[in-house]
Amino acid sequence: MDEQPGAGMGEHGPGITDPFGRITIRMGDITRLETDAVVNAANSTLLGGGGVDGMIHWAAGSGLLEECRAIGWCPTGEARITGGHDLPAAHVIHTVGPVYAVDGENAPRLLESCYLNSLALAAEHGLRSVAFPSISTGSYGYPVREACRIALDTVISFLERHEIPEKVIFVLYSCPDYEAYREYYETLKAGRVGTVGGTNPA
Ligand code: AR6
Repeated sequence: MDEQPGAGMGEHGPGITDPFGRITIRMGDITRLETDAVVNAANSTLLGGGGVDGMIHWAAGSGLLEECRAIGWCPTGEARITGGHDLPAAHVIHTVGPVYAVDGENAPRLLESCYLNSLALAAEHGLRSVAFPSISTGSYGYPVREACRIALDTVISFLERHEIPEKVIFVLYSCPDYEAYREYYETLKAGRVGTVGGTNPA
């Protein structure tokens, strides 16, 4: 997958480089990344849980739990930022994805909000590199092929309009998830057609 930020900017406006060149898709454990921020697929309590949330809290240590406790409740679709504590990443952006079976027809909009609000926080704090897991596609049951479309459409659309973050990394924990993201990324790159907000400008 592309590792280098895209060169050239003509079609995206001053200072904004090709969003496809700013996205990396890889397999791995997000707790090991030395990015400016890693995104956590949290629950509304922000007090930790299983999956990637449990791993982030375990790797970050008790300082993260204390900071999360002070923040309190985070509604579905919103995001909150903390320090990275013992993680290699400088910050954690906690976002609460929809529960596929419960949120029903609101699930796509809420998942889109998770990505948008996380990216907005990153931009607000000047964070240049942000790593996302596949939000909601574990315990929360969102089918990965549907979720990856929302993830990629939303991130690409944001990067088309913002210089920061410079780089977004999707970190997938299984081969099928990696393949789903990669396949949709390649389809978008070839056709430049999106599903969020209609057609992405070429
Ligand atoms: N690095 C990257 N991805 C990971 C990692 C990791 N270390 N560990 C798991 N994944 P989930 P959700 C993947 O269940 O569906 C928690 O209990 C995993 O394979 O972590 O949003 C929270 O407290 C899957 O593809 O998050 C909430 O209660 C993806 O991360 C609830 O689960 C998301 O799976 C949130 O559920």
